[in-house]
Amino acid sequence: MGINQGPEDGKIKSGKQQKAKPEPLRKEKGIIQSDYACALETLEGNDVPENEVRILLLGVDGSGKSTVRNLILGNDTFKTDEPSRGKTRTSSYATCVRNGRRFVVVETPCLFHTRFAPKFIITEVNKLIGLTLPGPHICIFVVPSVDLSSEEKQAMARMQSAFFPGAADNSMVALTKIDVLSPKGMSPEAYASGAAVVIKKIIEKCNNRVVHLGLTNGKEEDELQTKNLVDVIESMLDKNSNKFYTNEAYALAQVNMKVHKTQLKEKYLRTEAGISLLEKMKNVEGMRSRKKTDENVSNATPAEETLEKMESGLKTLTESMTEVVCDQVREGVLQESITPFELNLRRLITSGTKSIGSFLASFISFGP
Ligand SMILES: Nc1nc2c(ncn2[C@@H]2O[C@H](COP(=O)(O)OP(=O)(O)OP(=O)(O)O)[C@@H](O)[C@H]2O)c(=O)[nH]1
Ligand SMILES: [Mg+2]
Repeated sequence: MGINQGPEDGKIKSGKQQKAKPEPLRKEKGIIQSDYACALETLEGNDVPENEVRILLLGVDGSGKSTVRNLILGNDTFKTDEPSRGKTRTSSYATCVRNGRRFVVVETPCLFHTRFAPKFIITEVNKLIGLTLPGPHICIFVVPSVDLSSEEKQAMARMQSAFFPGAADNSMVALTKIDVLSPKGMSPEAYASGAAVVIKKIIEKCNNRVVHLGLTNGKEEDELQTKNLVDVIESMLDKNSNKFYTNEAYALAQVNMKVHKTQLKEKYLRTEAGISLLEKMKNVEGMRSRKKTDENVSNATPAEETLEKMESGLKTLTESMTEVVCDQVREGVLQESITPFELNLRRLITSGTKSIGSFLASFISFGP
């Protein structure tokens, strides 16, 4: 015993602490370690890509959430051959680029159905917040134009009490399956005016912003539907000056996420794309300081033009880093390796010491 004691054995640990040698500065393509620290500091504010549009889909089982998601993404849309209900078991996200903007569409399961235990709801709330950080630009309440069961109505009521007030400007209703109304000789408007109180309340709280969707007679009509939906989304973005919905839960999650984001950025900066970002940063910085010291450089000099060009190139590289980091966070959130709340949510709710607790409690106790 004790013969083959290596460096892992207890003697070294319990003995006098060895002074850690400073790590030698590593060089990567002319970049030294301190450059990474400087870059991270500079990149600190770049937490979300400027052109990102986050859309949150909420609705009961089988209401048409995936269909709406596909419409936004421009995927093949109405496949009715296989009836689905409750297929979406956990939150997910998908992305597409539309008119130069990156749409991130987050689909959730019927979060507030009475069949789900609070533990499941907590996990899913954690996920939906993590996937839409720092807050969704648009919340779409997907409402099918069919009769809802009492449990579904209850779930809708819980959804609207958890997301209002505060989300009205960022919310809309997608009234789906309107094709089932025409055989009954009913218009979507007539359906809405005779709908359950909870649906009317949701429509009202979305400032009566409703888009009608249903099976169509062909591609042309399908495209028109998509266009209508995307137009409403874009006009909301314009009207809100691209402001997204946020609340205390999001704010707390955003703070907790900082450490993950910094780690992911650091990792990114060591990739090929990251190294070229660092090089660009150094070049731009060098050019800026040369310009500062050379008072004779007028605004119209070629140097000025080059700096402008370089700055725009740097912006593109930074945006793409931010995009990658945000998606890595989302992947982590989905796999539950990253949680937006470091504190145990349940403890936070029951402690009631912070106002955030009461917000989150609305997800669990379901509010009024
Ligand atoms: N008739 C008709 N059927 C539709 C329409 N939209 C969706 N469906 C069908 O309704 C079912 C549910 O649609 P989904 O888009 O999967 O709904 P979901 O809310 O994502 O459902 P889950 O994720 O399973 O809860 C599918 O069988 C669809 O084909 C529509 O406008 N009209
Ligand atoms: Mg679905």
